[in-house]
Order: sequence, then C-alpha cells, then structure tokens
Amino acid sequence: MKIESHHGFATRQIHAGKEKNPKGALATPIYQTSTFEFDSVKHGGACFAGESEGYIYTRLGNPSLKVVEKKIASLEGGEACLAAASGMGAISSSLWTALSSGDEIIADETLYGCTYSLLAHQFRRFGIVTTFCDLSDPGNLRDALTERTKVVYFETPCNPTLKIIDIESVAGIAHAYNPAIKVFVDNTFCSPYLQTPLAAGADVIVHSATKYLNGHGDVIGGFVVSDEAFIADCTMIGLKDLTGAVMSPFNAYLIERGLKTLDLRMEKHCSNAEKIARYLLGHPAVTRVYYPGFEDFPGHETAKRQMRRFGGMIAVEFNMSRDETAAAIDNLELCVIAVSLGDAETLVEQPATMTHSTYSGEELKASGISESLVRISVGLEDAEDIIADFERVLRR
Ligand code: LCS
Repeated sequence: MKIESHHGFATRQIHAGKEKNPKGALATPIYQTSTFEFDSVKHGGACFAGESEGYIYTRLGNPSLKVVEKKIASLEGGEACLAAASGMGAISSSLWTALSSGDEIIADETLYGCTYSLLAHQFRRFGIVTTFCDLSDPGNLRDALTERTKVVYFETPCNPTLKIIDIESVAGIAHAYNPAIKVFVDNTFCSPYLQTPLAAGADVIVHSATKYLNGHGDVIGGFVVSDEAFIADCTMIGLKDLTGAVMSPFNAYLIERGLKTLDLRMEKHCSNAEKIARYLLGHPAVTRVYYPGFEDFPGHETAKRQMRRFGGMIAVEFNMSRDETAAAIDNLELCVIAVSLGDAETLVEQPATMTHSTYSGEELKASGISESLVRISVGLEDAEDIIADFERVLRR
C-alpha cells in the first residue's frame, strides 16, 4: 500500500519508506554491503552517469538507508532526507554544502557544545564567520543580517537551557531579507512527533538520530531533511566528497526499528517530564527549573503553538555550588550520570562540565548556561521511581 502524507503519524512511522523485498521479509533487511554488482561495465557506467537507478557503493546510497531516509522525510513533511553517521555528520555535511569561504552564518548563542565549536571556532579557519545572537528575540536577527548571510541556524528548544525560538518569525524575517538564505533548525530535542519546522517556514532540518529518533541508546546517527535539490547536493557534495560521514546499514536498521514506536515513547517522555518538572519546582533545594511547559517560562506561548507537547528535557539549578551539585547528583542510583538524551533510561549530566565544556566561562554566561546547571533527559521509567531517586538525594 502506498503511504501518503494524509496518513496519520503512527501509520507513517511504521509503514512509510518500506519496500516489498524479494524474499517477503516483514522487517527491512540489513544490506550490509559496501559495494553493489553491476550487470556489465555499461550498466555501471549508466549508474555513475545517473542514467540508471541502481545502487553503486554504500557511501552514495544503500537500500537500508533509503527506507529510513524516506520514513524521516515523511515524518518531517520534507521532500527528501539524507542519513549520516552522526548528528555532527549531518550538520557538517549540510553546512559544508550550503557554505563557501566568505559566507556568514547567524546562529543562536545557545547550541549543543560541538555545534557551537564547529560554528565558533572551526569554520573560522576556512573563512566562514558566525555571528551569534539571541534569536528568542527575532528582532535581533534583523540587526545581524548582512548581504553575506547564507545560513541562519538554531535549535529549539535549545540544548541545554530549553530556550524557545519562534521558527515562523525567524524564518519570516530571514526570507524577507533574502529568500535564498537557508534557515536550519536542529529538531533533535523534539523529533517530528512534537515539531515539524519545515511547516513553519524552515528550509533545512538536522537531527541527531542518536537521541529520540532511535530512542534506545545503541546508535550514533543523524539526518538532514530538505528539498530534493539541496539533499542531492548534500549527498553528492557534502557527504560523498567533504565529510564521508555515511550511516552504517546496521544503524539504519536499528533506527528504522526504533522509529516504529516514536509517538508512544515521546508521549511517555513528555508525561514523565511534566511530573518531574512539577516535583522539582516544589522542592526547597531547587532554585530554578527550566521547562517549556511552565506558563511563566519565557517562550511558553510559542512552544504551545509550535510544539505538540513540551518534550522530555528539563534543566534545573539547586541551591548549591557547581561542585556540591555534582557531588549530590553522583548519589543518584536509578538515574544514570551520562551525556546523550532521548533514551529509555533517565540520563543526568552537568552541561558546563560535559556537553558544553567547549564554551568558555564567559561564553557560558552569555548563553545563559549557569555553571551548576543540571540537565535531565527524562526516561521511560515510572515517574514515581525517578522522583524517589531525586527525593532521596535532595533530602541529604
Ligand atoms: N544536535 C543536538 C541538539 C545535540 O544535542 C547533539 C548531541 C548533536 C546535534 C550531535 O549529534 P551526535 O553527533 O552526537 O549524534 N548532543 C549530545 C548531548 O547533549 N549529549 O551528548 C551528545
């Protein structure tokens, strides 16, 4: 049966992209092959010339990857998708494709640490300059745009402070200034179940599939979603020549498997996060809770408009120093001290010490990331047990 855009999210997360395979297997086979046999030299030549559709070599395409790419494109409402070896592979393959020496990026100042490092430090070595500003006030974008701006880049909610950026406003301002500007949104924290940035006017979506999309903590992967032409360039230039960051067929299989339960997992992540955020807010040892679901959280109204629910991520500050906070959370027993997010297990980390250690002390301050901040990726356990784990630690 052909799966179309009018089918519901759950139907698409299970069936979209699937192809009937020759042996009739229900699950997508893992095409664990680096290269593909041609019928003849002539056939091989036609494949290379783009005159025949056959597969050539897994860095250029593979049936296991194709299925999951089509599924993600369907869920995000995009024309096409490219799988990559990691979220950073997706980000670098797509940005290298969009940019040349002399171009400028405007990015929000609160980003995942390695994305920040790429934009703030690495691109600079190749003559690409990033201007950082607070895009939660879209007016700041107007002041930052120049004739050289090629890309506007942000996450929403931002890692790790969950700051909300209005996708429609930012894309509107960027495109009014220059329709050729590509607005990139990193949709990792939401997954397409909670938010579809292309529908709000963005041009390119990047994902770390390591997180909610796979959802089981056993894969590193990424995706780029956009129009056919840009994805073709990302494939044939960004990934093929510049980064080589190809996803393995086995990881494509695991992600496709994880995606079949994305909506169910996201609902539970969101419900659990809601309960834990409320518990933390009422605790005397807690000085601040960052959670977009609270009515007084800046950006709450925008979050309500552009997200289906408020997500599974929380950040929190306690009435303790950075070191005291670290010592306290070391005593958690059920929750795991680990980076990454979106897994079944509740993962707790200190961004200033771990995921955002690429920021200097001053940069952390400018981005609103306090040094004692703790980030919680709320898992799929029983909320009562997660709360009991924090309660035991905070009572000390
Ligand atoms: N984008 C966001 C928003 C991320 O949080 C991460 C990784 C990436 C991109 C990069 O994806 P990767 O290459 O790791 O698949 N974030 C991590 C985090 O917060 N903890 O550990 C990794």
